[in-house]
Amino acid sequence: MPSLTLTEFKITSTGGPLGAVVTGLDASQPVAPEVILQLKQALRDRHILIFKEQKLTDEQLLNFAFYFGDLYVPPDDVPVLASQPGVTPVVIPISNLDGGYTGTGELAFHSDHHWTPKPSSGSLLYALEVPSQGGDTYWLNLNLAYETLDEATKQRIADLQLITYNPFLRDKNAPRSKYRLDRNIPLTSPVFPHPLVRTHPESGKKILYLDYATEVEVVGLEPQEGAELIEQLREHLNQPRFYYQHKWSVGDIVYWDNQATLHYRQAFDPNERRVMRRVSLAGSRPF
Ligand SMILES: O=C(O)CCC(=O)C(=O)O
Ligand SMILES: [Fe+2]
Repeated sequence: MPSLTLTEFKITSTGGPLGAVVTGLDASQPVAPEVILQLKQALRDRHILIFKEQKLTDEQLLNFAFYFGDLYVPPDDVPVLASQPGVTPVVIPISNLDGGYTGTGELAFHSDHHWTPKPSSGSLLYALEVPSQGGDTYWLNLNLAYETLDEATKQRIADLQLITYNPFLRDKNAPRSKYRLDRNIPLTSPVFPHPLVRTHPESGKKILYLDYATEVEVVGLEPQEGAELIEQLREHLNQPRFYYQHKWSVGDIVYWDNQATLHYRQAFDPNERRVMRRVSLAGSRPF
């Protein structure tokens, strides 16, 4: 007999520009087909899903993630977060403890693995320990960012290709740059241009496929012209009306669509502990 204390499965919009909260679902257990389909539909509509009160092992987290796609595996010559020669861990510790990644600093708005030939379709981040303050993560709706551009800008950028340079290959001593202005600096990495305006592979929505701070270059534009365009677009996308701010609770899993959103993380006190586990899912070539 089903327990009366079991809460009902529910998907509720955050009411903000993106995001839906999922309650009454235990991600450590097999999930019913109709529920998976509702989750996929909700992800398409709301771009991120916030699952509350979860408790799972790495294996259970992976099994849950695989309902939505295959594991993201980077090409051997394209390093990503946590890459080690030849292998990238399957479940990545996002944590400020020894052996973890991303430290305690602020992380600028980005999409995971943007600079690779087939960027990740989505990532799941599961919170095991959270700081008492700071360390919130924000997700930004890149379809809304696109739709709110003026018509002239939409036309101007319609067919442009953008190179996003791999931040894990940049010279750590070189000054940080948000645009590649000097073409004489030799490239240290293979580059993969993607459409600046991409079409979401499931919803068909138009996406402004640009992050906030990684070094980029618009193919075919003079450096100065490209840099000005990108600065204007980045200024436009970085608006609170496009984002949802998430204050983490232990047991939250956030599953976000890397094809439709950017994410940003606030810094937090290095004396506090923040321990999370991340799984990234494979994606397809952007079009
Ligand atoms: O720590 C966070 O909230 C996000 C870190 C991040 O960018 C990621 O896990 O992809
Ligand atoms: Fe990330």
